[in-house]
Amino acid sequence: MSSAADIVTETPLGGPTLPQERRLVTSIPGPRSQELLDRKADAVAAGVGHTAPVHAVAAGGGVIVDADGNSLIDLGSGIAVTTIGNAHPKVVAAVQAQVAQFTHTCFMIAPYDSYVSVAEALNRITPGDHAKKSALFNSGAEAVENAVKIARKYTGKQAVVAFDHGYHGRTNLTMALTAKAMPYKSGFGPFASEIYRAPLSYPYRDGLTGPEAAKKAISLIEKQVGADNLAAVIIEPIQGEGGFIVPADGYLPALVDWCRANDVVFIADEIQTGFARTGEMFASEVFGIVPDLITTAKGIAGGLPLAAVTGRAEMMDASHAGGLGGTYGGNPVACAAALAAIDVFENDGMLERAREIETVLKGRLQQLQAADPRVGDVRGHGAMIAAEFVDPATGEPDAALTAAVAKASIAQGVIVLTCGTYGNVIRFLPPLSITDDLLHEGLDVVAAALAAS
Ligand code: PLZ
Repeated sequence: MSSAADIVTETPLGGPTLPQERRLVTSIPGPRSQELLDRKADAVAAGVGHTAPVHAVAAGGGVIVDADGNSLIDLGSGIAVTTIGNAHPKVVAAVQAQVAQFTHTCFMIAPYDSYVSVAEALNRITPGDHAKKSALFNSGAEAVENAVKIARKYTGKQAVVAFDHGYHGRTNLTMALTAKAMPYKSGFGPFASEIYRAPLSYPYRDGLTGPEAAKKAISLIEKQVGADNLAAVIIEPIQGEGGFIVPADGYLPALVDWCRANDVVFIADEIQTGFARTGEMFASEVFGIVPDLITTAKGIAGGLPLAAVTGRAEMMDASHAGGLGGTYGGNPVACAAALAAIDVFENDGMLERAREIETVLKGRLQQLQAADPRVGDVRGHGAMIAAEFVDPATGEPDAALTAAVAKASIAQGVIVLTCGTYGNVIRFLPPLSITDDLLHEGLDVVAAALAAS
């Protein structure tokens, strides 16, 4: 058995030189992982959960290596963050150079180049050729909070519409925007006011066309909120935590058109869908829409914490100086990482790789669906694909089956994540650096877990 120390020495630059294999040398969790889990239980707040009971010591390509020497296939990318691969060499080099130069000045005290360069890059690569500006923050939730601030200041209106199954974060305003009570909201109220919820397009469950679903949402918004009161509509172009729900064709364009006609800011929350994940740089492009504001985070910086709001210059400039910011927003180390990551997204074939992964994932999952009626739906774009599990007799969501399949897969060395309002979706978010062989092996393990459940 190789020790953790061996593994780390083998990989001075981080992940990509790790052996790309599933290797189980103990049960999961092994003794060293168990030791850490015991310490976690004693030292870390109980509200902070974990999916895989492993003590990670290295990660890269398509694997996460634990302290016992197990190598697990990573089909989650730390929730769509390490899209270009963990510890990507270009990110590692950029971070090392920046961290030796300076770690922080506070951009609001003494500005620096990398923040401005990230803003320029985001203004260039986000959808639409209108004049754009950006502001940088630390987390997805913080970006969403700021997008709402900007929309309110620009329109002089207060109400915000979010959607069924939506997820936007865990801070107070973003909890209000998030749909699901457990585990995100229960007991944590009261929530921010002037937040309203509209019906989503969920083709597998609502049976509506995109225009029909949009009409339903717009009618509710007009009757229950009123365009005169409405600052913004915020929506994930493909919902993430809510179940990888892909709206029917025509739904998003109809919402955008209505917003334009009614002086309402359309905010696309691309925190999970952004940066090549869907086979386009941004999921808005999958649906041919141009958002007014777009929130990004996760994949933006190859694993370092960074988030952004990018949008129409006149909206982004609506705030008085000093109205937007934060001590750490656009930290120079995170910005250096983002510039390296964006270079990889643009120049190293990431969109093509995401589309190849879509072909493999959809092909395999559709085979499973054809053979097993418990797989009710297979959907998604690029390397953001999901299977929804149901009771074939009733079509009702089967959360117990979903949890059992995910748990058994992890025990066999394949990290998969679940999601969905009803907890009955397994989502596949592999790093684009995964090999086809590992991807197939991961799917073999999931298929075996399903057969045995
Ligand atoms: N908007 C669309 O997906 C984060 C959250 C996991 P933060 N999703 C993963 C969890 O259980 O906390 C997310 C998202 C969308 C906003 C966010 C929030 O991003 O960086 O976690 O604040």
